[in-house]
Amino acid sequence: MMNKLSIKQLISTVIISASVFSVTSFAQTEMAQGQVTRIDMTTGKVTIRHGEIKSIDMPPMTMVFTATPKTILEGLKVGDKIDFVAAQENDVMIVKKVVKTSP
Ligand SMILES: [Cu+2]
Repeated sequence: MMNKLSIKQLISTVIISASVFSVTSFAQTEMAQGQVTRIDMTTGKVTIRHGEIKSIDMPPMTMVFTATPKTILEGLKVGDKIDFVAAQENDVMIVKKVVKTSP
């Protein structure tokens, strides 16, 4: 049977593991900055002029991303400045989160 001390140790171990995990997931979902230059709601493709994306080791450029899901493009328009999360999925560059930073 566990005494109070070992329960306390177990809880601190869980807390430490949880914070290490959240630091890792933060690194993987690092937001990149960009500006929307084209949107196709039908195909879910969005062209973004983006700055450096450290999470996927990409220099600044203008390129097409596939929005996953494409509903994240709702409310966006050409010219909007955004923070976004990019990822590579089966050789396709996807954007999985978009936050508008200017109207
Ligand atoms: Cu790029």
